[in-house]
Amino acid sequence: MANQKRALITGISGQDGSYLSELLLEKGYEVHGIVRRVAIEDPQHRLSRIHHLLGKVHLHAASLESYPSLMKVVAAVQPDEVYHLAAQSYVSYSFEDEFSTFEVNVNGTHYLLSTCRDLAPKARFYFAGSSEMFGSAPAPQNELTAFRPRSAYGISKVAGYHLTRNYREAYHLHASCGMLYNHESPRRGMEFVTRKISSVAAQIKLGLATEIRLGNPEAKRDWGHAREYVEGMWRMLQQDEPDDYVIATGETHSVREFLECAFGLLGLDPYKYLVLDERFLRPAEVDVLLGDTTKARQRLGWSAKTTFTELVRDMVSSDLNLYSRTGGGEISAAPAGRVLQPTTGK
Ligand code: G4F
Repeated sequence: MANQKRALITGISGQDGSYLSELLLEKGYEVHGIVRRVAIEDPQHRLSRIHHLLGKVHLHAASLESYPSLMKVVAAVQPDEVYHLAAQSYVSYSFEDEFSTFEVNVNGTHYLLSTCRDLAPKARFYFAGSSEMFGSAPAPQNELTAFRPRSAYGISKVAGYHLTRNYREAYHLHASCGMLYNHESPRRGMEFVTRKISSVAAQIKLGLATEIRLGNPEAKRDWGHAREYVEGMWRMLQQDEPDDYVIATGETHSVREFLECAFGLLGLDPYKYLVLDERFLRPAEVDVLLGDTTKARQRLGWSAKTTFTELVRDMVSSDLNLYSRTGGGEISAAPAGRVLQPTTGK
């Protein structure tokens, strides 16, 4: 196709990368994605979220730690739009290893921006910022709220945000930052609290688990559906001018509420199974995240549609199906009480 747009996605194999690929393919884009070499060699396990898209998207082996590998891909693809989603995205793990978090999230973002400036200066660039940048800032937070990050992860995303802005101002890149609040789905990794709850609730219902271990149940998050949030990313890159946007639902709920809703949908009393486990507490917690999406609504015409209960229902029913089919045998779910290793991409 003569005018077909070409998009390059880092983190294409993650939750957001998979939904974004679907959206861009629907819109007629040629979709390219960066994955690690090991993923190409083991697609069954490492590319499960984009299995259905293999053959439709073009995959390239590269890593955010390797500047030359990124240069090779950007030079070959010559993208019109770059969506930089890959990251060490697990907040808890960033307390265990600040160094690899900064290496991937700060240097990796810097390498990619520098590569785009030198090899694809007309490409529009999206940086996956995060509500973790706001940390302990009072709620609700918007684009003008001062950042008060509470983890190495949050700090790394603040650095990525400033890098993105600086490339916009200094080198005139069309570079935008989405400050996305927590966004979940049945494709969410097991290490995040929502999927941990939906998957363990389903397992308890089916007699495959007997307890759920959680850290702080009082933390409040603004949880939306990931499928809708990738539309916000795309809309940012369709604007004449690059800018920064909060993407959220404008509602906040505690982990406890998520737990009660998920178990309630299955007719279970969560308090018969809940074990509070201090191994899941963080050295510094972000207590309340709540986004003010006025700017995204007015400028992008974007707003969240899926309600909290609909989101929980989608995740719980998907996990119930999954565990009913497999009996848990083929699923590498988070065993209660074990801290999982990090993944890249959400
Ligand atoms: O699900 P979480 O691990 O997500 P968190 O830390 O809010 O980060 C996610 O959202 C960010 C956007 O705000 C992204 F940037 C980031 O990459 C990631 O996608 O934890 C949510 C809350 C926390 O307050 C945590 O302390 O749940 C609390 N929690 C309580 N028990 C737990 C647990 N979190 C996890 N992962 N596991 C628990 O057992």
